[in-house]
Amino acid sequence: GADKIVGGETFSQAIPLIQQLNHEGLVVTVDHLGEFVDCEEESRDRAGECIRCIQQIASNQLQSEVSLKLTSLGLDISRELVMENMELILKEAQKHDITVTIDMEDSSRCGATLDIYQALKEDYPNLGTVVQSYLYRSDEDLDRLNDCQPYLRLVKGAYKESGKVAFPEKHLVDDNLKHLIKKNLLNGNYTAIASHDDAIVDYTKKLVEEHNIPKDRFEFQMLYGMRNQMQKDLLEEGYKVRVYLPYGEDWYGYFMRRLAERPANIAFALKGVFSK
Ligand code: FMN
Repeated sequence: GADKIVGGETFSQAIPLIQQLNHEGLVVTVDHLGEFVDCEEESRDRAGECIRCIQQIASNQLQSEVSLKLTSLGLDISRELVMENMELILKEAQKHDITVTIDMEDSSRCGATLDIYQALKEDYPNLGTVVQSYLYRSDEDLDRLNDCQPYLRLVKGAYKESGKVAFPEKHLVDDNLKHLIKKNLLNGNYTAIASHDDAIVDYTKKLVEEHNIPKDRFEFQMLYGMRNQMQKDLLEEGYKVRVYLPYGEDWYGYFMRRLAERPANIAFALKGVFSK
């Protein structure tokens, strides 16, 4: 059932799994599912949940970061609210030296998300965000973000976007992801390469070798349960690999988004659900 696709309904339920993944050499980022919160009280509840999650990561000495979505913390309500919620979360994270990454949502929220990222990054260095290679704007975003020495997760992008803002052709999205990976690494910024695509992983391996970029300057990220053999191989080759582990009751939206992405994804995801 649903509990296999995600880490569990509550963070406590996900702890043994995270311990097991850490034991295998994988580091983790957990994401409490749920987005598009449209009431203030609910956004404050979400922030409280994030804070408890950070406290449990610390008290259980888990090797895990936290990923979150600004829409679940009030982005669509007011900037003040989302800043207030984020500052509470980031203060707790800073106390325990835990990194928080702001997931990137659809293109209509990209500008606001990056503005908030830059504003918070000054006071909270352990803060990352995501840049999506399907957006035309991303190359310039990388230039603009470079001043704050960003911790960036680079991805292709998961939302349905129009040709006005995003490359319609897959090969252009792939080429742009390679371009962004190279640019961010050569800018000297820590980079998470989040892709299950062999071509992207191979490109990164060649690039870092060619430019002598040490293995502690980047990491590979994949969804929990996908490309398990590739994860193992990368670990054996000495690379850092982080798995993205969703938990929470709102797994349905998560599942449907994966389904919308590409058939191969769902094939992997289904394997993770049914064949273990
Ligand atoms: N897509 C987004 O639009 N925003 C995100 O914040 C985001 N985070 C991701 C984190 C991880 C660890 C992974 C593996 C993917 C993430 N994605 C995100 C999804 C990618 O954009 C992409 O849709 C998916 O990985 C399929 O492409 P692939 O063949 O390169 O793996």
